[in-house]
Amino acid sequence: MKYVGKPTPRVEDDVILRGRATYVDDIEPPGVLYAGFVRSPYPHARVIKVDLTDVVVAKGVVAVFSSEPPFALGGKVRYQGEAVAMVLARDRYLLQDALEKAVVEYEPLPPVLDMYEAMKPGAPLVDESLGTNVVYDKTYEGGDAALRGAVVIEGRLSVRRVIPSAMEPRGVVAVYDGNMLTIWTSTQVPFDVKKEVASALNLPLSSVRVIQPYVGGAFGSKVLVYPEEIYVAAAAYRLTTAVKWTATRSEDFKTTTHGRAMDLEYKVGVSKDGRVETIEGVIYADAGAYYWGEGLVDTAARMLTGPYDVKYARVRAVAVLTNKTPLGAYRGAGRPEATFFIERIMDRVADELGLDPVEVRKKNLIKQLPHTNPFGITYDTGNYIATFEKALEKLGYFKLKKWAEEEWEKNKRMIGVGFSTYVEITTFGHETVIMRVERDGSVTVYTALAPHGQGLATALAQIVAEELEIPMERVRVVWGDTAHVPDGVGTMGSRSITAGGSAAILAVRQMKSKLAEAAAEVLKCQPEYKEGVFHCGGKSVELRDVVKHMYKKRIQPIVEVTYRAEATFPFGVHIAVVEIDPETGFVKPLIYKSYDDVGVVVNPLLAAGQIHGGALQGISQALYEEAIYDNAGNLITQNLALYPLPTAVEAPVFEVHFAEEFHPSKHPTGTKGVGEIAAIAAPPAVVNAVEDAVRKTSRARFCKTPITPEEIYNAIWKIAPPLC
Ligand code: MCN
Repeated sequence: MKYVGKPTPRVEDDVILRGRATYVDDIEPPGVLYAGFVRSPYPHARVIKVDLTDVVVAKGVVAVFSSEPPFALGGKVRYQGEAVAMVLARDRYLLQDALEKAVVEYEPLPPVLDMYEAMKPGAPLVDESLGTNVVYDKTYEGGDAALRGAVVIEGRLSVRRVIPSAMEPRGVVAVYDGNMLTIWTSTQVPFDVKKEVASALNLPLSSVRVIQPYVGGAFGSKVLVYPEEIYVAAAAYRLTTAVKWTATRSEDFKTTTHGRAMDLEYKVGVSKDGRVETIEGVIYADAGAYYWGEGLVDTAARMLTGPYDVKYARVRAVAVLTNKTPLGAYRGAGRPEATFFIERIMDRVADELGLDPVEVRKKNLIKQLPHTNPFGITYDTGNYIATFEKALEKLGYFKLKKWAEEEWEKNKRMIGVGFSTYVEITTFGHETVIMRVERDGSVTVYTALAPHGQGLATALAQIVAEELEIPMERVRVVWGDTAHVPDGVGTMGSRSITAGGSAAILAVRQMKSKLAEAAAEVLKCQPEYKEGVFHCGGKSVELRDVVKHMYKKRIQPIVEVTYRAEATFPFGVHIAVVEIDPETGFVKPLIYKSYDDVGVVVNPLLAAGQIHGGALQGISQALYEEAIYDNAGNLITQNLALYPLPTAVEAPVFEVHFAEEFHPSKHPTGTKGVGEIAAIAAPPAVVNAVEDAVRKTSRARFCKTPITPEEIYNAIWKIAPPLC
């Protein structure tokens, strides 16, 4: 392999690092109008009247839009920050002044902010038309119900609400020139935006073009089509002009979907030697004001048994509306919750039965793959036991444990070592690639994927260069424009390299046979292909000459391939080492190590980058981040001064390994997704490490993320050690 498997730096880096990348906010069409939104300060209120009289006449204002008459008829706002009117102005600063002139009369209603309160009879209803706040309730059951463990352990676990916090807030620019509606948006799903806008404005799909420029991160939070994308497009269309909106940080924190916010109530049946035979439970998701995060709670439920051979499981998946920002996908989207739950359960089982957590894992890990879990999900390839054992050895788990013990005995340093193991479900849906060989033999690859930091243009170019045996510099990947490719899903669910890369491999193969036919005509014999040259009968012809021949014959050197990708299942082990300051309860992450079987690794440098970023997000979920609302429904953590995102200072030393004896997926790439694994594996590893450190003085068990310094302090000093 010349390119695949090599740690190639990103082709995107030079553009990004030198500030030449175009983001939505860099786009300034001539005469653009700036859009701003009048947003509700209340989490729950009836909108009595939206008075924009003073706004209309304010300096610089060109147009106003509001939802009256529906609001006048009793419309409601359901979370703080929900839009009630849109204002367009010629200048950003005048826009802010004008927005302040809006007079909205609200009748505040009691908000419901806690999902358990929301489920009680008589609770305020977020959406009266539903007659309940329980917006989703489904039970999954499977396996052999006759099996019961000798020991029953019950408990409750919680993964609190977090804010995805992409560096670039959401933004959208729309231009309608009387013929074509063109939209630039910070999204993961350009094709969905195109479909939704076309349908909302009753336009033919062919009249709407969506361009995804460079996107400064998304982490799942830009996977939906948001109201602002429709509003801005609609305004541009109505006025035949250019309109632009960029969220402020606080606006973004309040209106971009939040993540996690799930609890599990569980009961497990375990044999005396630590085999988890049965799992029963209910997962509750705090869905926020609108049920946008469909499928999240189902994924958490259906992956709850993790990489373990649990014989029977019954899980109820419940989503509850509250007056908070809607819940949506955040890196892992259901799998981090499932993994946190099952890993904490495994540690609890070990703790209750006085067993080694490593032994409990070995006893319960699935022994043979493929394996169908109780809910019918079939894990494809892997050897969990072998990979688990190899991982502990390679990562030096037992050595780290010993070192932590010595540091405590010699120096009274409170160092904890924790691990987690996981199986993840990645990849789904179809993806299309259009490939063209240019007249000089270089290649342009158009993909419907929508990368936003992963380095896909590099990884795809590696795959195409490898398969077509040409230098990587001669492959250009073009993404993020609905005008280039008919349809596609976008970038999410760690699917891009597997779905898009496989489409690209198949496209190269088709292209090769097309080229070979033309080369046979030129050479007058059946040629062999090697490194950009066709050979036979002692003669040869280069790619570019074959292409020239094709053009002469009016044959297009273009292929289009749509590949439908089934799910693949990475497996791995992650280790976290932390140090606690007993005086403050503050945790310093020291080391983070990972060992993952993700099938073929296309670019170890980029894949490691994915682990670094995901792990830091997972560490942060475990130790720092929580979206906090006050009792009145105000988002307290509404900017980066109040919401503690981790920085390089909090980052531990990373050591990333990919399994040498990996198990390829069944896709042409042989890959499994990498993008989310560390965000999935890190929280239980970190909580396990904190618990390990605290155990030097007290028997505490932590059951939620984040664990605060106060909780840790109270545990260490036996003031209130949590035992869940
Ligand atoms: N890769 C590899 N070998 C594999 C798999 C992946 O070398 N076997 C590398 C490739 O370079 C590829 C990258 O890892 O470009 C990620 O590939 P993949 O796992 O297919 O994930 P996606 O490209 O579909 O990215 C989505 C994933 C998700 S779901 C979230 S959330 C997330 C993430 O990627 N959000 C991110 N990583 C992010 N990284 C950045 N910088 N910003 C975000 O918002």
